[in-house]
Amino acid sequence: MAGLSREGDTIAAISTAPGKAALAVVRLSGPESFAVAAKMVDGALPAPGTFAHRRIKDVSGRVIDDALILAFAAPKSYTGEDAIEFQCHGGGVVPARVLGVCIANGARLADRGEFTYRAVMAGKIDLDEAESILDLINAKTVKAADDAISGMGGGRKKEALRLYGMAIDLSALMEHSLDVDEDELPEGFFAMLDGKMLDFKTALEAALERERRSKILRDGVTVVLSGPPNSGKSSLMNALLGENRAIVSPEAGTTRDAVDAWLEVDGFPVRLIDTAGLRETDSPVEAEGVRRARSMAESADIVVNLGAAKRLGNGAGEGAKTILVHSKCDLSRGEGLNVSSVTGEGLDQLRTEIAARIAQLERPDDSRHAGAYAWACAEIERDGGNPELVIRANTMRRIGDALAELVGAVYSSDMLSRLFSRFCVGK
Ligand SMILES: Nc1nc2c(ncn2[C@@H]2O[C@H](COP(=O)(O)OP(=O)(O)OP(=O)(O)O)[C@@H](O)[C@H]2O)c(=O)[nH]1
Ligand SMILES: [Mg+2]
Repeated sequence: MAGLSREGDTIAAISTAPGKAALAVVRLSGPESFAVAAKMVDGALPAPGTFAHRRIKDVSGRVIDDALILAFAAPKSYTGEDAIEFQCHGGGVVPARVLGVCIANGARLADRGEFTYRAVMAGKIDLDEAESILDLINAKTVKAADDAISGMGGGRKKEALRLYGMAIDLSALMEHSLDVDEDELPEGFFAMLDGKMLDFKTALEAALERERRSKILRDGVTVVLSGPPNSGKSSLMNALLGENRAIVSPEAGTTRDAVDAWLEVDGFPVRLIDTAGLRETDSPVEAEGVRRARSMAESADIVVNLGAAKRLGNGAGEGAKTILVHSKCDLSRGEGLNVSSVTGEGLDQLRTEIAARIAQLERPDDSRHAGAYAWACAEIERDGGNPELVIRANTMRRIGDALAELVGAVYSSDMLSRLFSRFCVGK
């Protein structure tokens, strides 16, 4: 990430993907953006907040493209700095040339994520939003993109704020009941407290579940097709993908290298991996394929096993993550989910079964949010029902602190104002 000494630099980068394309975007951001761009265009720069068509020149004055130029004056830009965007022609040459001229005129090549880093530093977006933008760009399915958009719209933050609100309400109630005599408390006070505590825990668990789903939507899931040679793994891969991805042949031992492709199941990105058929073999090449197949099945989230478990050995056939499939069910039927890559029978059930396994996947989530929620759930499980109200109040205060940190609130003043406004303590 950008070092502090480099933050005043004017940076440039191609913001669109490389390759043959009608258009590409080259961005400039930083105090010298206008000065750099002025040296590159034929005619005047557009006024801030507007755009104009201009010819782009290299340092020798030669015209290298005809581009649309968008000008943004600080703080009204993505980064909060002066910025210029060139919408130039795409392809392998023009964007690189435009970028080269930016650099030749005094800009520096941007680091990874540096535009967004600057947007965060300028307070244009917060860290949650920056994370969500990254998730949106990386989204492999529509569902994953929708999830990221909701994060950008502050969905995740709103949820954290709501939980924080619940925590300090609870905390305030407990502190209050510690401050007054028990007979001053309204009837049913403790039942009400228990009810609110339960609501809070339920909400925390729901938030944790959403974090887990988001994580899986971001990362995707690996599904390995495993089984003896000729059991129809490669055929099943092709049938699930709806395209001829892997080589299929009646010869046993066709697949050696693992073949993978992305597939969408219930909106989740699934990396489907076809592997070599498991068997003892004298061929060193095939043996290496078998070794890789086993290790992939081991590290997979879900294994689709096309052979009876007993035939596989090494535990590859068993376990909660395994879906047992009886392939080629157009020829004969058997144990497990009956599937035929020829007739298509059972394919939908297999997708449903994969989706069901995804719903149960344990996926350690290292996000700040998931960490805080999981910790809070554990705290409540330990002390939430403690008969000593002081201990419960303490626990709630610590949870409130942790959630405050998550939402960036200042706990003490927030806590106090809530407490006072709610109870009109004023005595
Ligand atoms: N009738 C029928 N034949 C199938 C089906 N699936 C695969 N086959 C045939 O079974 C043979 C082996 O299929 P593959 O998909 O190559 O099997 P594999 O498990 O990938 O085999 P290896 O790569 O050698 O481990 C081919 O001749 C396929 O046409 C099916 O559902 N029904
Ligand atoms: Mg194969």
